[in-house]
Amino acid sequence: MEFDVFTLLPEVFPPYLESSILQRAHQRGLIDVRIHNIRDWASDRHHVTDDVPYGGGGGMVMKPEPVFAAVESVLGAGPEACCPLILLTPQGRVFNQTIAYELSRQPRLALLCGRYEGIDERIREHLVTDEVSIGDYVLTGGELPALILIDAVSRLLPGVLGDPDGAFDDSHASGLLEYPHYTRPPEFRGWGVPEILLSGNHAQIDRWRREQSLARTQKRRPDLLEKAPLNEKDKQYLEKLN
Ligand code: 6GU
Repeated sequence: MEFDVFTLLPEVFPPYLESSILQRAHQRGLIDVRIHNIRDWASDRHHVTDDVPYGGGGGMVMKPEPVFAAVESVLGAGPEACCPLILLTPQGRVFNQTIAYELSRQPRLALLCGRYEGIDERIREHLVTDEVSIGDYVLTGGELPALILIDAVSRLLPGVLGDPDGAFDDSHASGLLEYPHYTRPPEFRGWGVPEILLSGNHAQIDRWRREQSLARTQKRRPDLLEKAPLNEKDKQYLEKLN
């Protein structure tokens, strides 16, 4: 999958992209993330990319010309022709695992990172095709959200995670939180591991894990239970908990 990222802070991307799983995914040819510095497309002598807002008020606004020039030179004129162009902004639809799956079906995605207090509305109206937020809090820019989106989408691509089951058991993949994990030693500082996990009975282990997921989700994120696909056995177990 190909990503084109448009940003005023290109230097923040490589350290994360060149670590661990995403680096391996790149080496295997599964993802290619290209970072484009919007400032390179500012045509004036000082490469200015922001300006004061019309109507006054505080803060600076990202100018339209360098952003349109950058995006059109990399994607071609008219983003529909190429791929979605997603603006990372706290005003976007809130990112979640369903959106990550949806985006992972695209062969190519372009991401525009907002900076300053805002971006000229004409960028939103005439260039961007989608707007995504990563939650209800405010960051200084869209760079961390872009990395989060790239990470969440990339790990869903076939071959990116080593495990063939990949992302199947993840928290949120089933609409529930994940069950608790244990590894060796069987006793640590006097704290044991649930007997069932040492039993080798896989049907019982699967049932235990499912129940742990259900109980945990009910306790911590009851909002998720309302939308999660539950079977009769799940519902009976939850009844019993109440
Ligand atoms: Cl996508 N951008 C910024 N600046 N702040 C955010 C955000 C995005 N998502 C949550 N907060």
